[in-house]
Amino acid sequence: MEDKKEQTFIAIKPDGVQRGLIGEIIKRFEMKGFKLVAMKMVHASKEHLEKHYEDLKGKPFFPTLIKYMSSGPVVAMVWEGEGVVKTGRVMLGETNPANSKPGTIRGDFCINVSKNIIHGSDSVESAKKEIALWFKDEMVKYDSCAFDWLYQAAVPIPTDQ
Ligand code: IDP
Ligand code: MG
Repeated sequence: MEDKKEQTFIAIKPDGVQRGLIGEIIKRFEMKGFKLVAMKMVHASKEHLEKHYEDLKGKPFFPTLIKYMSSGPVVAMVWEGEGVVKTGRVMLGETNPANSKPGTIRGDFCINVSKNIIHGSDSVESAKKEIALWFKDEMVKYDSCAFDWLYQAAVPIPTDQ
């Protein structure tokens, strides 16, 4: 069975914040039906970002990436819902905005791979690691009133029609 409590780490990068796209990005995840369970604005240190991107340490663009990500505040969030890691990546688009379809966040709002406005975890495993790195005891527990309307048949389907 699918995990309705699956979580992903989403971050609006410094260019997304500066370009006034916070509301638009949050709106897309909200309207899809995913549940926001943590959010904060943070100007992350280089050391923190080096940990976040440790898998990319050997890449030629690594120093530029760390400089970009530490150039201003980001909006860090945790979103929850069935298949949120994979669906979140689909909603983001490809790493390179030039390859991202219209209708995706990167496809609609940015042009260049070095300024691609948003981060999203690429697997359930990396989501767990990233959430632990960015949020300590800051996760909020609450029930969403939309849960049954998203996941269950709220009204039984009549059999006599
Ligand atoms: P992802 O963000 O789609 O998961 P990754 O390959 O994990 O893509 O790369 C992390 C980030 O590094 C990208 O979102 C982008 O900001 C930056 N990046 C990736 N490839 C390049 C590149 O070729 N030039 C400059 N920046 C890059
Ligand atoms: Mg990645």
